[in-house]
Amino acid sequence: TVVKNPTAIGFDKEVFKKNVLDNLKSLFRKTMETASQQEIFQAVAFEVKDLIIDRWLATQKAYKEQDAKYVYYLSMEFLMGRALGNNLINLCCYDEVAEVLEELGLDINVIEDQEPDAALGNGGLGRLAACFIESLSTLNYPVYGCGIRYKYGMFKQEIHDGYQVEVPDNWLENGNPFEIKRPEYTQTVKFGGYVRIEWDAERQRNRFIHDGYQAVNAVPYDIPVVGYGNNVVNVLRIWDAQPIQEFNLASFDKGDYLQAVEQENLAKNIVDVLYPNDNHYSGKELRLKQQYFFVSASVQQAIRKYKETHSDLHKLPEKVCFQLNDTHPTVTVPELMRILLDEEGMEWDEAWDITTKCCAYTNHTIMAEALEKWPVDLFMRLLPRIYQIVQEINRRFLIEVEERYPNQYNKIRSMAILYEGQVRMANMAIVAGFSVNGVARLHTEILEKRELRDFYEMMPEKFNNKTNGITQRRFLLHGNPLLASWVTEKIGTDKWITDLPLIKGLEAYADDTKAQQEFMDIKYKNKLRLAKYIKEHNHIDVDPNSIYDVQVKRLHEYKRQLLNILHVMYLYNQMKANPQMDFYPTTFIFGAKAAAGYKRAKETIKLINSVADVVNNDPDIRGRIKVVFIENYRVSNAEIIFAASDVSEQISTASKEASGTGNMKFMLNGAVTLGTMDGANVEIVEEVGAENAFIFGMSSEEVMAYEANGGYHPEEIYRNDPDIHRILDQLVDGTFSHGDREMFREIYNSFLAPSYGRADQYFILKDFRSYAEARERVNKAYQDKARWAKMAMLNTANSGKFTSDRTIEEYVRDIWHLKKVQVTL
Ligand code: 26M
Repeated sequence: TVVKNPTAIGFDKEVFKKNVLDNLKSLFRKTMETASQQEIFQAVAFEVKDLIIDRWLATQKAYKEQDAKYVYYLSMEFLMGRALGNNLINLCCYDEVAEVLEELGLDINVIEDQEPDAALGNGGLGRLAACFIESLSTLNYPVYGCGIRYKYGMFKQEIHDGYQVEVPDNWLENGNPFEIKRPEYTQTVKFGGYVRIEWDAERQRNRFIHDGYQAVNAVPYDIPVVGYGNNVVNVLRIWDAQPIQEFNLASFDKGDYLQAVEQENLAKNIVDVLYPNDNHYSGKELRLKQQYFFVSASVQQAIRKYKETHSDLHKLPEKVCFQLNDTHPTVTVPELMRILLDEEGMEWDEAWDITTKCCAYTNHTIMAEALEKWPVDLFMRLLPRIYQIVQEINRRFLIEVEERYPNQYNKIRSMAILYEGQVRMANMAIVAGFSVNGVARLHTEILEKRELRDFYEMMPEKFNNKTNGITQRRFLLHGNPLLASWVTEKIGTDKWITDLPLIKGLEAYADDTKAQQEFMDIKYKNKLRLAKYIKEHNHIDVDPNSIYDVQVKRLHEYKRQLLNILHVMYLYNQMKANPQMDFYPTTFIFGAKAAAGYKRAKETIKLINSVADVVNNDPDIRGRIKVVFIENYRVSNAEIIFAASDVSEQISTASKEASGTGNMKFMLNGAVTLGTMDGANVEIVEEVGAENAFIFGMSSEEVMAYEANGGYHPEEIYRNDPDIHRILDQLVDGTFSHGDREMFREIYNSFLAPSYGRADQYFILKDFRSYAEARERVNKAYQDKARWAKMAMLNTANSGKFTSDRTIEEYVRDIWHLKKVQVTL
């Protein structure tokens, strides 16, 4: 890369080299000759941490001097991926370190490959959190990312006989060279017990005393989040759970042996594992424990920090904003109230005034099954004092609703926080937050007009849109160094690294034959790199000259991987019937993890692999269609995949994908979107122009209209469309299952005779013809090399809007009101 460093001054290659060798000795008692690649990674990473430390100290000092306002980004998930390469990039010494390693006979890519992904997240929501804290650092804004230090992150996926097998992700096995344990900031979090009420004669009011609880210590680990070239280092603070005392002698003395053991057990499993569900709620007690655990620790710490330098908690909103990443951290609201009421002795109204000025909520989904609704009995047993506060919030809110809408019970039914024995977390977040935002324009509109209509009508001023974004430092500069250097050369500056809209300068080259050639040459090299990866990991040969048509994302019915693979079956049939058909060779690439308990999703993975088996090995096809399922899709291989893609499959049922962010990563890397008018696709098309994307399918309005009428009749399509009839029948005639007629029966039934719910809920058959036609347009378009090169280049050129830097500036302007802090060494 051609990144020249404004702040790498002070980086000395020889010193770095010597220190890495010293680290090898002191950490492992080894030399370059005897050390493993993993050990060398550790030695390098420790040295990089050293480069970070001074900037880290300087940043925190600058924040303190300026009495800066912080945003606390509260999230159950941070899908960070690997740190080494991106830290080097943001420290502006990637090339220098690559040279040092080369001089030592090492390949920096191989060293980077030693690092496990920090996969403390499922998918979009967790990766967005990671992009956001990176952008905040790059833009000089103070943030604490607050989360959980899961012992096991997102499971590793292996494919055995076409089926997904989940393998634990022991990511801390070799330690984490970038983290620092901060036992001095330990907080105590209390669960269970009961609330005793005492009369406080002096203040003439009740005091609420939480007793008989079990407590856990929350011990933070700090991970540095380095800004690009600006000396800023923010902190991702993730909490580990520890028993209060290894063996609680105090309670043992009192004969309370069980209490001691229980506290130890409670601490043991809280942070064991990330729930691997994406867009799906399951009312598990342990999940609520995780939520309250990290929220209570984070809020307590925020207040403690504030009080170190301020005496008046009424001014907390001037220095602190809690951003709730979906409803998962919504107990922030009653927890902050608890601290202000019970520990700080405030009156309800003053506590409420502060709380509502500190909390803001982001909604990431309209999928009904993702809504968090906790059973009241579970909630009050685990969090008795918090529950009382929720009741009071609800009681006061319902009085407001009644005043505004007398005798309109429908308003209470839709907006109450406590309803039919459940605590509705989204309603609490909306009532208590001063801001409610969706993550793409269409998504926010759907929230306002439909899902949250009553709230929007009652409090429109809270609602706002923040279209998602991604960091170009990871997804272009690190993931696609060839294209990154080329962009810099073409537009004559590397300023796009922190000002992505400058990439529009590429538009000047859209019709330039030489530039088109260069662009496609880079794409080709990246396709070779992915082909090599696939060969190594899947033992499949793919043709780097074929179209790489890619769908990588979590497996979910609404994302419609099934539509994609059904269409591959259709194409296969076409080609078998007409071997001479006009068709440009295409490699259909999938990557997806299914939630461990999501049966339909797992069947879909098996179907993809089964179709791959048949199609890839059918001599009649002559390699013109290939299907590849990439095992263990994650951030680190995503970077390689985006760089190599020609076609970006964004085919969710319109209205269901809140935004999507993979769509933006593809676009940035010059892949052309084949998609529905859903989520941020709408804005992508707006930026790049409809002629540079392939759009198909029903609109969100059409989908919602059908849904309002109870669905549609897929069996009519099945009866009238012989090609569709055929592929559905092939699910149950053994064509793709070695004669097994039952293997895909449930998928078949889901279209025609579902055992529950509506037939073809996600309108796969309804959109099939339009999808097939769009895919034909893609195939034709690719055959015109110049036209394709232009389209691809225009996608990169028009991706400027989708940087998370823009998104963060909008959050700062409308919600957080932070000030930039300059850091000098
Ligand atoms: C809930 C309860 C229990 C266990 C897990 C969950 C849960 C975990 C993750 C629920 C939802 C989760 O993530 C939702 C998500 O990733 N949403 C995506 O957010 C992206 C960033 O805004 C959007 O781009 C995607 O469209 C949206 O699907």
